[in-house]
Amino acid sequence: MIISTSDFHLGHEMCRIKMIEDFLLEVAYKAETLILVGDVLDLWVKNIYTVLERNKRILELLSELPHVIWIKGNHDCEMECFKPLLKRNIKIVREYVLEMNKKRILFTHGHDFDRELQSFFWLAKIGAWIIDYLGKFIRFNISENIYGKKNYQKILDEFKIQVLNKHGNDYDIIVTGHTHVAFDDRTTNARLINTGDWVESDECMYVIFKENEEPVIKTYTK
Ligand SMILES: [Mn+2]
Repeated sequence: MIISTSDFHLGHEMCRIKMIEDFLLEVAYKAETLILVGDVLDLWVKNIYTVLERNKRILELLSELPHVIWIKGNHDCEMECFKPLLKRNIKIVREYVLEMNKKRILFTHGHDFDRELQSFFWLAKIGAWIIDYLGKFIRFNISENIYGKKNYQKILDEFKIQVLNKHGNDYDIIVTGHTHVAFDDRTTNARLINTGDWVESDECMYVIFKENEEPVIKTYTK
């Protein structure tokens, strides 16, 4: 069994640390491979030493799993210095391809398909610092509050089009992170899966891949 989720954002004030710890202990430990689809750390808002210090337990739990594929997200930037500290069970990659049940499955974080981020990079960075600061006091849905629900839906649709343009003909299933909004879109030529995040979403989700079964998306609740 393979389990995949994304966007822990360890280090962010709004990161659900306890939920992630429990998820790793209760669910992820059963997987032969755990695939983290990017933004495991949030190095936009905190430096690597603060992130490591605050999340020792989670990083320990990850190092105890049999096999972890860590796909680099845009918030995992500058984590190369942290690579030597990782146990050998953890592999850091840009993208990952899995063949299962005669299907080709691509795992990629997805920031390359985010046009807003490409156009307003510094604004996004400054915004992230402000949101992280506010996150000390309140938890809120970042994307919907910044863009409005309708506009964010347009951005999501555009994101999906970009993903399909690049990879739609080469893969049967494409798993991304980055949007912080979960979706399971089967209307297109490739099935698009996204499990949202462990920061701003009300529900934390993951996807299970098993031999001879369709992938299933699950919600983790306490
Ligand atoms: Mn993210």
